[in-house]
Amino acid sequence: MRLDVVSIFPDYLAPLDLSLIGKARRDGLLDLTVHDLRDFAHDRHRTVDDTPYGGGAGMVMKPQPWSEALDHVVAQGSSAFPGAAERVPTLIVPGPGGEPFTQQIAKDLAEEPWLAFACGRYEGIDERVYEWAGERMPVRILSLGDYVLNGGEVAVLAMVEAIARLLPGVIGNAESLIEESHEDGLLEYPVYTKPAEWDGRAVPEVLLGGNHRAIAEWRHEQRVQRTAARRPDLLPPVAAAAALADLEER
Ligand code: 6GU
Repeated sequence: MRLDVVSIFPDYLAPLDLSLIGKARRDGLLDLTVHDLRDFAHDRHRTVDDTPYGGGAGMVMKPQPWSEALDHVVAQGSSAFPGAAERVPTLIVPGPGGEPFTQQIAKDLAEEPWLAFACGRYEGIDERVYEWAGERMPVRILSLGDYVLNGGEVAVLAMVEAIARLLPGVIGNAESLIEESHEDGLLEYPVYTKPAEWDGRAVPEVLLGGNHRAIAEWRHEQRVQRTAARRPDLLPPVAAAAALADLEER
């Protein structure tokens, strides 16, 4: 998979050299390039922002550096896909005003050969950039959740990690991808390791015996209760109410 990230803070993306993502890059599974938006601003101060028309707080990212940066990403990337000069990436613009980024979206994006991420800062990017980009490539505006970050960079770290770990070969143990929160709509069950007693706290008895059927049932029950307690929105209303009543009974 090819990934391009455009940001005014390329150093913010340095963690993409580390751990499993860094290894995937060195192994050739991920071809990731970070671009400095200021390289596409041509005045002496390499200006990328200006005051908003209509007034209001803060600054807005100018359209021209963005169009040049994205033209560069497309031109440079197209040559990496031999025989497909007309290829374009799917452009992802992280922002608190976007569609919620979910495991299903991560899976869909993991199927794509080429993604580009545009990291906004300040009060956002001039709206005409979205129109301009939308005439050239698919554009998705995605949010991590209902809170505000200073810019898209941290969101890109999260999204790239969520997407890249789904690519074949990035995670050694592919089974660990199956038993995971958000894979089947329930949160994960609690886990324990040795010692069997620590700080006066015992590991649940059922896990110490070899009754695999009983263990599976216990884990499922734990998942339902956890989901009801922490994320009732993930359960059908009747199931959530029943699991919570069950919890209160104990
Ligand atoms: Cl994707 N970007 C920014 N700037 N803030 C956010 C976000 C994204 N998701 C939640 N807050």
